[in-house]
Amino acid sequence: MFTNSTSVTTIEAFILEQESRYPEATGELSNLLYDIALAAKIIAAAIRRAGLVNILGSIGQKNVQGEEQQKLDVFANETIIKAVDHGGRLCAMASEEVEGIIPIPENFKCGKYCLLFDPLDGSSNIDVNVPVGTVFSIVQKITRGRHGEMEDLLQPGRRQVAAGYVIYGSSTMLVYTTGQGAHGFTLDPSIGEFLLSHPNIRTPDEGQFLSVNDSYEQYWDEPTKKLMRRYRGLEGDRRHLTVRYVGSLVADFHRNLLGGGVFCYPHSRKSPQGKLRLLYEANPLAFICEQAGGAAIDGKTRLLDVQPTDLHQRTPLFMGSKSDVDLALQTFAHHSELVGA
Ligand code: FDP
Repeated sequence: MFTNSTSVTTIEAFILEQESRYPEATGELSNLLYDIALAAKIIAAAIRRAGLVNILGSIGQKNVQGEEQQKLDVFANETIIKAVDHGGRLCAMASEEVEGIIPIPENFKCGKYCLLFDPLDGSSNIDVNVPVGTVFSIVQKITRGRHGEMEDLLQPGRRQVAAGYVIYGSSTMLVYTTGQGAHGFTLDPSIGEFLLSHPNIRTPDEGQFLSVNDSYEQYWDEPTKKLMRRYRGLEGDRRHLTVRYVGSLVADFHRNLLGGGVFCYPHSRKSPQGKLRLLYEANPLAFICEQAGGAAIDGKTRLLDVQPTDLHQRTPLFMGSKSDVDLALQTFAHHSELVGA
């Protein structure tokens, strides 16, 4: 129904249409998603100006209007918090930028959802004009009190009720799921609206791309090295994958989601638990990946089944096209000595 040359669907209309399929829906989740989309537009506008920083004043200096320039990741963090904290939909938040729980201020109503997010992933790439992203995950509160507690935030990924990411690239795109497929929206900057551009994204069963930082090969265990040889067609009888690694998670994930491929950030002697964060990087992307027909594991276990124990815990990650992730599962199944497992 949504895309043909004569119809344009805004993200608001799409969210509303999805909500109408559930008569019991209160609209709270929809409103929360709008608020996140608004924050994404504000962050996108700031990122577009980032290249002008040398002209307009660098971080920590005053800009031409006499305002203090903020670091973009701090700005993104505050923008998201301000966009969502007062709507009465959330009871707690967690961010990559903040050590503990971010509470809802006392003067605002608390709701039934918790938001976990990475406000600006790959922010070191901004200086060199490489795409960066925002990643978010929403779970429902399980404790009884008014405010959300750590237990509410530490839920396995399969309990996510919604998740998404925004990629600030040559265009800004927001991709999200509420468990009814993964849908992508492109920001039309001339009207300031996210328009449905990629309904019901399906990732190919067999990928084209391998995304891994192989400068860490010296720290990998034998099964990981074997897996990479298999992906490259140096061992076994599979066709080889082509290597693409931006080093900006959302950019690597987004390319592989659309084109097919596997993103790997393995455990290693250097990073026994991998590098990426389970709750606000790996889980939301894993939810989207599964909704698009792909898979995500930590080496041995479906990622969405991992029980978190810490807000900022890291996880090894193998995520993308199903047959490529299956190969990782098979390769590691025969080895009990995974570093970090
Ligand atoms: P960054 O350190 O630049 O913020 O989550 C952090 C992240 O980037 C991901 O975006 C990226 O996929 C990964 O780290 C890159 O890590 P390596 O440099 O170790 O490959």
